[in-house]
Amino acid sequence: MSNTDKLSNVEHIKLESNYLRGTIQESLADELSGGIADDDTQLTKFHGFYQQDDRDLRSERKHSKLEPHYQFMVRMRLPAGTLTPQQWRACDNIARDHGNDTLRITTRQTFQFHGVLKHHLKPLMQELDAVDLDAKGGCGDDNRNVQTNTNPHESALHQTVHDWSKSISERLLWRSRAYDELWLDAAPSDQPDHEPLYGPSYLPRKFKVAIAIPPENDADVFANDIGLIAIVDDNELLGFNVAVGGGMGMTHGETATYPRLASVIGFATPDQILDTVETLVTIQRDYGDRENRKHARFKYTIDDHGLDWVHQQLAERADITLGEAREYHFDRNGDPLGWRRVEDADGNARWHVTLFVENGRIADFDDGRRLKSGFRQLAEIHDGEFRLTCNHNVIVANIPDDRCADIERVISDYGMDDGSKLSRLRHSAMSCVAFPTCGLAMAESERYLPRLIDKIQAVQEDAGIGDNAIVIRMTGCPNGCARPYNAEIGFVGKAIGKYNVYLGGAWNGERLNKLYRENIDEDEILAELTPLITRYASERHDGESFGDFVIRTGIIAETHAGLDFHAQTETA
Ligand code: SRM
Ligand code: SF4
Repeated sequence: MSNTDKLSNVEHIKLESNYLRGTIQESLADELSGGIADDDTQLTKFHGFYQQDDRDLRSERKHSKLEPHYQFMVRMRLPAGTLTPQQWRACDNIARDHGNDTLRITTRQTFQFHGVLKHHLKPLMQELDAVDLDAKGGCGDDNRNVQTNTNPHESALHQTVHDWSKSISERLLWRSRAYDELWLDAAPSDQPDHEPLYGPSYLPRKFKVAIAIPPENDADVFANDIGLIAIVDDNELLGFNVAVGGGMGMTHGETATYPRLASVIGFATPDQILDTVETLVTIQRDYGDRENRKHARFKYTIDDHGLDWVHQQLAERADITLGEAREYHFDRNGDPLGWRRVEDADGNARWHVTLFVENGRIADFDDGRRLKSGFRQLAEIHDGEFRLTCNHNVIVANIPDDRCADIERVISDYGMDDGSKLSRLRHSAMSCVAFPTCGLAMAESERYLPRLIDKIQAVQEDAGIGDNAIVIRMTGCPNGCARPYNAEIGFVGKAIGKYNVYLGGAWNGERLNKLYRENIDEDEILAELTPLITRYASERHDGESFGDFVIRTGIIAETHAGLDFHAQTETA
């Protein structure tokens, strides 16, 4: 535990914030600036938003001696990523009226609104509240959006697991009244505020929980601080294997930082699960590093103390003894696109269609893909629900037989892709946001990956495997927002136009990749990948994925433990 003198600056800001109020009210009222006070920028994350500036305009504005073009990104809390059509329409309106008229699905299954100006923040929050949505804990040193498997074809079980993700999200939600007071005009209370779980300084760092139902790992459970793997027998949920200490973020050149896949430590029954999750959070609350934010994630606490210590803590704090982990098997971490028919217990047919949204950006594009209008239209005529996936896609779920033709017509009229239009390579790729909004981006990602995929697809076609899918993920910096370190090919930005290339992640998210080439541009990327893909096309075993191939043939060393991620190994 930390000595107060050495606490990081953010710890002091939290402690002195009166439970996340700080001077946010004053910052909002300040008409001289489009931004908010520096300390408040740390606190507003807990309320779901980040101060950003348009990086495309940064130097021009500086040159004109103007303050940066401040704007905000608001991230909703949406456990399990499910929206009603009414909620979709509200989000669509919010993006139009308060943001940049796009919706951005995130890799954690929720929406972000970009380009929100300061005076739009409060109306935005109120419009979310009007449809039972919020942004509480969207960001900040607290629990983030709880992700889960979105596959609706096992719907009874899916519903149960969905309910668990909501319960976990509720249990780990911060309780200060600051959100209601600042955004929803709740009257301040005479009673002092408090945080029963988190205390006045919340967690040392962000915290993430995900649930997956094998054989699908679309929630990428191992990239989370806590990953829960549903153990099912005859469609009945027996409980969850519990995995701890996953996380992707690292810093270039600092080997003390590394991505880590969560370690499975045991099995919890349904009646143990909430207490187990909460107790794990308290362990991190009390032992996470509050001096060095680069060493503050649960993964480092765990590597510093060991897994036996975690078991000991669970027993001491809450008398929890986990059972032996049960067997499970994951097939993939991507989304199967297209239509599926499911019969419910009464024999009624329902349909679900998964639509591809390239890098999660829902907009009306010049090339004929009118996704924003198309989804809006779907939200007008559909009375089931929408499920955002952890891979940036959308499932239009629970469509009765007699509505399929109408939905299909919208998909076609608005140039949407149900998996039948674009290549499998593109469908399996994912990028983070990066420029122009992300303040940490070192290279392009969302705006660039589609063009790189065109070129890699051409290489695949030349090699005679145009129909092949490889999990490719790109981020504009090493923070890992599109989970690049368990992709088969990961591109991680180093500088404008330059990327590190990582190879060897598993198709199902269960293995880390490893650095293959450093700081290379597009020509060099293609020069490196072309012979590898050509060789893969001719030498791969039946059904062998690219990630498995590069390991089997010794091109890259197999890596599972985060502590081995930076280990240098001789490769071909
Ligand atoms: Fe992330 C920070 C976007 C998922 C690891 N992430 C950021 C910020 C807020 C930049 C900042 O701090 O100023 C980015 C805002 C960009 C923008 O303009 O919108 C950002 N992260 C995203 C999203 C939108 C990427 C996307 O393409 O969808 C994802 C939002 C998820 C959500 O709904 O909550 C997103 N971020 C992730 C993930 C993936 C995941 O959670 O499954 C990771 C890796 C897993 C993990 O947490 O380790 C991730 N983001 C980070 C980190 C590195 C954390 C670390 O431990 O080092 C940062 C930087 C930080 O926290 O200091 C970061
Ligand atoms: Fe920004 Fe880096 Fe996250 Fe991409 S990976 S959104 S560049 S913080």
